[in-house]
Amino acid sequence: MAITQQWWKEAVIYQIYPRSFKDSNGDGIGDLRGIIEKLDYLKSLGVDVLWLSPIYQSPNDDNGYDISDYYNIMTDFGTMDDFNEMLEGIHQRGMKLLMDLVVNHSSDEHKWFTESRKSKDNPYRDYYYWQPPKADGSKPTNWKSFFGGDAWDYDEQTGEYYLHLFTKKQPDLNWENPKVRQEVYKIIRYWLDKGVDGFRMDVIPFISKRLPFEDVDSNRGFNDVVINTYANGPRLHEFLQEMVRESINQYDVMTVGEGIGVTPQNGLLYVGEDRGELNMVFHFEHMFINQGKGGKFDIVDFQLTDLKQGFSIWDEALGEKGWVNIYLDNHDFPRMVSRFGNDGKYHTESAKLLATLLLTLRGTPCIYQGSEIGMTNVAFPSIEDYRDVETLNFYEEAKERGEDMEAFLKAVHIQGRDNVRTPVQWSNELNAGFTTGTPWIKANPNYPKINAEAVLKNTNSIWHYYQQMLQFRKTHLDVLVYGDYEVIDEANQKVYAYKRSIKGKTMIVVLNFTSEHIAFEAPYEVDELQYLKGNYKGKIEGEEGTVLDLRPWEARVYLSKV
Ligand code: ISL
Ligand code: CA
Repeated sequence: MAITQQWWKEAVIYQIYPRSFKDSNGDGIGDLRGIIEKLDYLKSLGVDVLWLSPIYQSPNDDNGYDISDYYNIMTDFGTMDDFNEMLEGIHQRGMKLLMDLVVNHSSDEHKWFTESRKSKDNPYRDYYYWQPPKADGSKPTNWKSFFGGDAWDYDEQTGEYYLHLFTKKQPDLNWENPKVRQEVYKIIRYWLDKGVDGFRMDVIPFISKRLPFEDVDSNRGFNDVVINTYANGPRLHEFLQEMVRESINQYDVMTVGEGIGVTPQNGLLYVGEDRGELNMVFHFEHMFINQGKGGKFDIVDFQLTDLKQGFSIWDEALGEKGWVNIYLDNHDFPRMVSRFGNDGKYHTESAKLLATLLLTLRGTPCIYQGSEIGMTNVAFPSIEDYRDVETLNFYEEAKERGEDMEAFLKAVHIQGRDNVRTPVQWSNELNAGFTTGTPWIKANPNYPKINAEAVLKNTNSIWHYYQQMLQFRKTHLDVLVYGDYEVIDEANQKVYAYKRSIKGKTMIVVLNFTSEHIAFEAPYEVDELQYLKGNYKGKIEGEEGTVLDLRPWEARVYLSKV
């Protein structure tokens, strides 16, 4: 079977975290009018689709991933008129809009939940998972929440526990209840009728639960629990197919599932083109490579081969039958240049190298806001500067266990989600030009050096490299979107190299992931390779035979002449 052509395979997504993108009215919080201000900026960068993290009404326990009203815009972000204007502005510029659909759980302040908790016979009771205490009075199961503590919370009012895989203000919706499913399809149709172009679906593999609820073996690692207990429940694919049939299918739109718990073994069940479920998933293979058994803040070393493998096993597993999204960071994981590159001496080179990787692998790329200007992780000196509920909850737990809090803060500097949530650095003015007021979270103090104004002025900057690479990708859509992917010298711990090929056209991408000069043995003679693009200026001279003399963090893209 040949790979099918689809607009959403050819598109490049840009993720906006609205709270941190641009504040238009000086209240310190990014908003929709701030996005409107920057639409020309995004258009000139050359991206096709904007994905907005949730913009619905929310008490913001988890920055909008806890929704209290799916039909209205968060007051902090603006009004429905602002939304309409933004959508029109996006479409006028030939771009598309993806909304974030968060329907594994709602906010505990959603009317469904405030009703549900009132009494056991409330009509909304079965919108959520309620369980009585065990005979000995304890919690229904030993499940842990993603953000610390137990996944069950006791509610005095009716003497039962409710399930929340995330914070206790994010109760899990009961998809077994057909009314819940119809509510979700109605929400989807509402936004699609307004003209949005698709959805990114939050923790979608979790919507079907394994019932009755049972304890998990506490010796199992967290990832194992995610895959085999929280995700991939028995009715998952039935639910997804029903959802698509009753909503998505009636529109020409795209869907991306947040594929936490999806594995190369079951991936095709989600994105196989014959399945009628999702267009693609964000897989997590390369996101968890530095996490030990203890989870997020238990940081372990990783090697370049782990990163390669993450992409290779997925490409192999799906082949031409399904599709993935390619990303190196997002609003939940550290800045890619700090994590996979070098945010010191080779900041520019390594940011450009990662852009090359992101835009030449097989899959729909997603650029997280600020990557195009080379934004980095932040190391705030005090826990007071942090805002993320995950970081704050784990901090409290570590403190209670009497851990070394300085070490904990260091782990936060490496792994915390606020690394990617500091304001986008627009200029060297106060607060990085993000707001004229007090920002809800401080700007990264490196903004006088790293900011959009500076990179826009410098034609040799990271920003212009992104712009060129996006254009380059469009020029070579055939091979870069649809071509096969084959790793070269898989075991190499310093260089990530691969071929992309289609119908006799082959591109070779060579990426030096170190701060040293590396002699790389290519599977071609140097004069069989036509140099097309790279992150160093000037001619490459004096290379002979099959050895490429790569400079620190050098990225090259070649066309094979043979
Ligand atoms: O960020 C993580 C843990 O550090 C991830 O494991 C994350 O919890 C997981 O990817 C689910 O993320 C999504 O759902 C969460 C929300 O907080 C995240 O921002 C969102 O991307 C709950 O809605
Ligand atoms: Ca604002």
